[in-house]
Amino acid sequence: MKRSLAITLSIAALAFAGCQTATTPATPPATPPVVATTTQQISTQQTTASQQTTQQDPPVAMPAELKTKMTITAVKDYKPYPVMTVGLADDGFYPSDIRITAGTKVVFQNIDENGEHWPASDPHPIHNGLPGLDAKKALKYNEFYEYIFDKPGTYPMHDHLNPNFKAVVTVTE
Ligand SMILES: [Cu+2]
Repeated sequence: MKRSLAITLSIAALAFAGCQTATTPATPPATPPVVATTTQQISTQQTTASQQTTQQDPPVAMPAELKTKMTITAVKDYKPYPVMTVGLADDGFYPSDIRITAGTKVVFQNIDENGEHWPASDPHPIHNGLPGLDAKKALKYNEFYEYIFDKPGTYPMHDHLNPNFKAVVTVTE
């Protein structure tokens, strides 16, 4: 769970970075001065190193350059995922026949003012049909639980507090 949370967070960070790049094309001027500063630091360090005639690694500059290249590659490869919202009401899931493509994030939101709901994978009560698909707690009104369905397949699920409330998520390529 911790790992998937970390992945989700990094995806969100990339999405944010992607949005910045897309919406504010005028900002790149902020980057070159930083690069220039880094280059100056490198040449300063190299000069110092050669004057000292000792073998020293440039420990500060190298990771920074690598980091920049990795970030650019990740942003270029990033594809935004579609999002679908599913309501948890006092009589079940809306919709209960959920059809999505792989990579879609589904937001399960409690739309029931008078009750709590808990979306989870079948089978009840162990929830291991699709490991990870489990809110792990009761959701109050307006609270939500998100899950990204990565792999094609058919995933039956239910409301853990009302196991007769059922839904099926069908994920295609
Ligand atoms: Cu259950």
